[in-house]
Amino acid sequence: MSTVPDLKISPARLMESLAALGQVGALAGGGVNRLALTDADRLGRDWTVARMRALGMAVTIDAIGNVTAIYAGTADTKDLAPVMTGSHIDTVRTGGLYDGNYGVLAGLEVVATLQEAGVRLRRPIAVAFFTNEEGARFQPDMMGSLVYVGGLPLAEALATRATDGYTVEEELQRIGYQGPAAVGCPVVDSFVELHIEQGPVLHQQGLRIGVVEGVQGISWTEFTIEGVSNHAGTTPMALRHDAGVAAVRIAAFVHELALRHGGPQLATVGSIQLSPNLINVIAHRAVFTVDLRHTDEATLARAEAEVQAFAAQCAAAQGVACSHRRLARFEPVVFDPMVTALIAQETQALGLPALRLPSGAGHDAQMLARVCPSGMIFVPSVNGLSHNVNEFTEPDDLALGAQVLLQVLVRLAQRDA
Ligand code: HGY
Ligand code: MN
Ligand code: MN
Repeated sequence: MSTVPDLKISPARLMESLAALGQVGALAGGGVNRLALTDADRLGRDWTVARMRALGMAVTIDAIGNVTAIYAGTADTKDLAPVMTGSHIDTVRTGGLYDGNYGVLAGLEVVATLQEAGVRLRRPIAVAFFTNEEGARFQPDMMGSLVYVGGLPLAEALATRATDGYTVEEELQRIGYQGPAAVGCPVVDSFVELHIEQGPVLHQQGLRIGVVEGVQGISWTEFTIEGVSNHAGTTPMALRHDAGVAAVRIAAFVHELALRHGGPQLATVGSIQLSPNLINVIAHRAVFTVDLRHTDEATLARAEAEVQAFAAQCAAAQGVACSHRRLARFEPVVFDPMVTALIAQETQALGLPALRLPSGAGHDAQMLARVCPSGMIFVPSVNGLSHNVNEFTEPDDLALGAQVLLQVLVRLAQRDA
C-alpha cells in the first residue's frame, strides 16, 4: 500500500473559506443568521456545493436535504466505503462563523490538500453537511443526520412544522434542496467531525485540541400553559388564572433544579412566549421550552420527571392547565475508542497534550455513531462563547484542528479493510 507523504493544510485557504461563507447571512455588526431552510441557508448551501464541485467532487443531495460530496479513492479499492467528515452549515439566529461551518470547510480543505498533492487514499473521502443540525427553527436538532441513520422516519421529519408555521418539506422544496438520493446513502466506513468546543474547558486550560469521548444526553420539551386573560387593574389576585406567573415559576424551578443537582446538570429556558403579551392584560397563554442536559441518562430522566411534576403542581395552584410535548430526546453517546485513539495519537504526534472530554453541545457525530465508528475533534472557543455573534477561535487553532483532521482521515482511509 502506497505511503502518504506528510501533507499540510493551507491555513490561508481555510480562513478565506470561513470568511467567505461567513458573508452569507451575515448580521450587521458580526455573526451570521442562516436558520435551517431559510433563503440564507439556501445561499449558504449553494456556496458550499459550488465549492465542492470546484474541487471536482461528486455531490449528492438526499431527500431530507443532506449534502454529501465524494473525493474518490484509489481505483483498485473502489468498493471500500468512504471515510466521512463534515458537520452543518445552518446556524442559530445569532450564530457565529465557526459552529458547524468550520467542520465542513475543514473537510473541504483536507480534500483540497490531497488534490493539490495528487494523493488518492485507499478509501474515498466524503464531506457532508446535514440538514437542520441546530433545531432552532424545526425540532429536533440534528434532524438531517438523525434521518440519515434511520433514527427518525423521513415522512415524519418532512411533516415537521416550524415555529413560524412552514413544514420541512415545504421549505426544502422552496429552496430547491429536496434531493433525489435516498437517505442513508452513502453508507460510510467511519465518521470524524471537527468542531469548536463551544464551552470553556480547552480555553481555560490553555489547550489547543480536545479528543471528544462522547456527547451528553439532551432533553427538549415545550410546555403550554392555558389560563384566562383578564384586566390587570380590576382582577383581584385571588381570582386570577395567570399563565404568565405559572410559566415563570416553572422556569425558576428549572434553573434551581440545575443548581440543586450540581455537577454536569444543565437546564435552560431559552424561549418564552406570552399571549396576548400586553402590559395591562393577564396572560391567558404561555408557551416555553425547557432544555435539560446531563452526561448520565438516569439523572437526566429524573430531572425531566421532577420538572413535569412541579409544572403540574404549579398549574393546579394557579388554576391553569398545563400540557407539554417532547421536541427532542437523545441519550448520552460514547464515541468509538478506535477513532478517539487515532485522534489522540495524531494530536500527541504533533507534540500536543490530548485532553479527553465530553461534548456539552449536540452534534451530527452523535447520530453517525449509531451506524459507524465515529469521533470528534475540538478546538478551543475563546471564553467558551458560542451561539453568540462574538464566537471566536484563534486562526492558529482553527488551522491546527484541520491539520489533525487531515491526519486522522488519512489514517482511517488507509487502514486495512
Ligand atoms: O443544541 C445543541 O446542542 C446543538 O447546537 N444543536
Ligand atoms: Mn454545531
Ligand atoms: Mn450550534
